Amino acid sequence: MGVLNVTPDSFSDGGQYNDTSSAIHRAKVMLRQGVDIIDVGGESTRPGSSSATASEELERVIPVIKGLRNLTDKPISVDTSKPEVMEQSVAAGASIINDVCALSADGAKELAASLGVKVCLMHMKGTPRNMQINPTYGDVVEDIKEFFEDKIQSCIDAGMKKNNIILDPGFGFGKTLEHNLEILKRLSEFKSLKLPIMVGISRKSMIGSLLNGRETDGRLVGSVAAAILAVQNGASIVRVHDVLETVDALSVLHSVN
Ligand code: 8Y4
Repeated sequence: MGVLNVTPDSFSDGGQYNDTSSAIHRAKVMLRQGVDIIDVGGESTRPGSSSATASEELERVIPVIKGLRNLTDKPISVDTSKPEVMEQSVAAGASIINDVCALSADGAKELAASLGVKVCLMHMKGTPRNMQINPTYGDVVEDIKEFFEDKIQSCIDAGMKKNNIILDPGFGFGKTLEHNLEILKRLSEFKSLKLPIMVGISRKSMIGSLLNGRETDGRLVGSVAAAILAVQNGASIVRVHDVLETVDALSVLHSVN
């Protein structure tokens, strides 16, 4: 899955792709590089960030989703937590909802059920504003598994099909470096839930920390290494900024497996 940020404060691309045509251009590059899914996001979900309004998000993502739909048959996912944005994005051609709040907004589960699309349920402890303030767990993997079990049940109760659910442990969302490493090491334990596992590690501070505080532009090799580890440990989808490099690395991995 390739990250397509359509936010004016985009952290990793310096706001270079914050209009529709540059976002489409960026998507064309990712398609040439072998991306399987394009994740379109109009709200910054980084620690401490403020949120966009629904109309701001719609203004950013809808033209991009419509443009992509005319360009490719590859699945388009929308990175949002707002039901209004989910609904209009699916109408515009998105077939996956990637919600870092795991459909916790009012009516989101019922809406996703009625839309009949796939949903990525991501674990987050706390909110984007407070999640990195001293997060604690009993056993981080067991706690996240319990969160998934509860969420899966409430989604099924709201009318969703179990096989439309994708699970994501949410690297960096209310986790210390030690928690993130433990999750990566034990990722295969989530396979017992019998649903596809997705991860987003690309360029995150976890990689920076492991590389002595390296800035985002120097995290490529570390991010690709983490992607390989995640897939080897059971991930079916990796959300990445660097498509060509990740596809190459995973091609080598898959040649051996
Ligand atoms: C540098 C680059 C530093 C990126 C931080 C970041 C995930 C996600 C995000 C994830 C799923 C991010 C929307 C945070 N992370 N969706 N979204 N899983 N499913 N930070 O891990 O990329 S945004």
